[in-house]
Amino acid sequence: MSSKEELFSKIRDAVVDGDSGEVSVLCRRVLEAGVDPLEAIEGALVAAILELGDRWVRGEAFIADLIAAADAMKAGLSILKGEVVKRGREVRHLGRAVIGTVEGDIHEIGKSIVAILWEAAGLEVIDLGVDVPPQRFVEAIRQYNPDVVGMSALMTTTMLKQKETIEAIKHAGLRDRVKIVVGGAPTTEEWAREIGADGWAPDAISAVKLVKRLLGVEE
Ligand code: B1M
Repeated sequence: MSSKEELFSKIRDAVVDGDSGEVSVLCRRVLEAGVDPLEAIEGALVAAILELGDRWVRGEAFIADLIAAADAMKAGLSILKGEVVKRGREVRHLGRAVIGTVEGDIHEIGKSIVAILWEAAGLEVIDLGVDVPPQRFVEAIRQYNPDVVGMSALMTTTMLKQKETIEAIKHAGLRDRVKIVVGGAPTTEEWAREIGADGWAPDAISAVKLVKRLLGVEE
């Protein structure tokens, strides 16, 4: 096994064990070794949480394990983030984005990865966090005047909140001021069209391409 694969395998184990300290140490090693931090996010951090999620579905892990693993993953993300942004940083300022996970939903990892990559692509990103009510998105549009609003939803129940939030934005008379992008595992392009979003992306890298297209920026 190459040292990169060994490192990724150790990170996966440490995430699954919920060992934030070890994940932090190993992620620093990723940076020292000059390994692509995005590759580490996908091949180690995300891979580990999905593996643990599968174990949980099979009844081989508990919610508490998932929570600890997600915290360990966040510790790793915070270390890798700076380098992802540095490597991806484009000279031009693309615009401003507000992003959040919709009300009733506390899944934050996918949303945070999209936020990091948007920042790396040159957007100023205001992250509203998780469990964000429709009215908070409306207030954030008034407060920050963003070009893009991003909404993440990880559950079939909470994806309905994306629709509700778009309706609240329309009701507030702000719909024409922003491009709205939705995403998250249960969502689809068809869903995005149905609820009147401007775009949908299946993953964080596509979310960058989408925003560039919506803002009329050439790749
Ligand atoms: Co939860 N959970 N969870 N969970 N959890 C899922 C989502 C689930 C699919 C697991 C399962 O049953 N197989 C299921 C939802 C079922 C459904 O509705 N269809 C589920 C459930 C049921 C629940 C609870 C209800 C469990 C319970 O309490 N009984 C509960 C809900 C709590 C709530 O939100 N109110 C719950 C809780 C949790 C934890 C807290 C333990 C933890 C989250 C911790 C945290 O985030 N801090 C957790 C986790 C970790 C998961 C799984 C295992 C992994 C999610 C994840 O982080 N994926 C998940 C199973 C799975 O997804 N296989 C599951 C990695 C991440 C990088 O991917 O978020 O999909 P993802 O993001 C991707 C793309 O979707 C896209 O780009 C990202 C990067 O490429 N994307 C966007 C995401 N947002 C985007 C926005 C965009 C564009 C693209 O534009 C704005």
